[in-house]
Amino acid sequence: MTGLHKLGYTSEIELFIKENGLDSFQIGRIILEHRERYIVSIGEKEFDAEITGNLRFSANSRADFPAVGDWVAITAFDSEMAIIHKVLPRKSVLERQAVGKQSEKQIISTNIDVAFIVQSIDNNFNINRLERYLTICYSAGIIPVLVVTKTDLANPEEIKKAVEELEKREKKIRSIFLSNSTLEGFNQIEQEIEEAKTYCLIGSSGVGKSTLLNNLLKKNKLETNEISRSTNKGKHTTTHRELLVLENGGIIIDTPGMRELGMTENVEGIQSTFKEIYELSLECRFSDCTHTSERGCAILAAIENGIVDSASFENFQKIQREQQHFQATVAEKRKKDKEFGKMIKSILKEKKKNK
Ligand SMILES: Nc1nc2c(ncn2[C@@H]2O[C@H](COP(=O)(O)OP(=O)(O)O)[C@@H](O)[C@H]2O)c(=O)[nH]1
Ligand SMILES: [Mg+2]
Ligand SMILES: [Zn+2]
Repeated sequence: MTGLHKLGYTSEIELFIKENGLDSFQIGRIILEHRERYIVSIGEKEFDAEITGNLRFSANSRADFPAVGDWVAITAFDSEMAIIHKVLPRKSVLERQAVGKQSEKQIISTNIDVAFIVQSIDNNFNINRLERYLTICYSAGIIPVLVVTKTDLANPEEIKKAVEELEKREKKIRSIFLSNSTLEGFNQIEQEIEEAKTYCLIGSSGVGKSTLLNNLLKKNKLETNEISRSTNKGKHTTTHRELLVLENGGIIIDTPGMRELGMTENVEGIQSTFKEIYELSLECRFSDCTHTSERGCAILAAIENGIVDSASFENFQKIQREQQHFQATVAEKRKKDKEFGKMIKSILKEKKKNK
């Protein structure tokens, strides 16, 4: 395999380059991003890179900027520095609502095949949170796999309870329970990872993502902080996102811990995550059923009969409200921008008339 193929280079990207006359550029993959500075790998070597002014001006939003995982067309201007001319089409985009910005999206990483949703059994295992991660994965067309870490800190009872909860909430996803300390269960994740596919580790800070990656790399490349056992509080450990190639050929991206995971326009993701609830909602007697007290509500009946878990339904509604709020905010912003554009136009017209 050539250097680029080791980074996950596919025939689709190759075709795009040919069809769009980008042959004169070098192609690389973003492996690190820090304040609009990028490290681009071309396989054999890495460049410090910045984007062209053109790319900056044509960007409509943050989402048009390169992100970790992106394939980019670059030109090197010496042995270490390069300019990014173009971000190539993305196969998948893992994104959330930008923290503190109601109508903006923030890309977590791109061109991911499988996301490992990491939760630690001692204090982070939570199905509501899992459903949130599932929603953004399904929206992006990324396969989710749950990884529950720190099993060495839990007793068998606690692990059994977690498995039962997963079953009760009908989460039909693969789940791996493991310990980064004793390496119990670790071979399951090693077996999961295939050559030339891209994986990412997502989850709260302190759950063991970087430690897991260290174990996968079998060398201590990333920094992890010692956790204080008395408080159980993980310190923020990763400030950079990184894309790395494992010995078995798998490509893996570590992301910084996420405190909030705000919804964007994840309609399809919600429908997949809460498939049962969504399908039931189509059977309610009234098409505008709010599933609160209506007669003939299929969801209320299913909860009553113990077919649907009420906690899952509440989470479904919460996530759906957030998604609707995001869309309404985006629509509102567009309307304002449009009105502003009209106003400017009419002022210019007026000026012309008065000349
Ligand atoms: N006991 C135990 N500690 C772990 C395990 N995995 C990670 N840790 C510890 O949890 C802390 C946070 O881990 P880290 O990998 O930095 O978490 P990240 O923020 O998700 O990247 C570190 O002190 C790790 O040593 C595990 O499976 N068992
Ligand atoms: Mg980390
Ligand atoms: Zn209903």
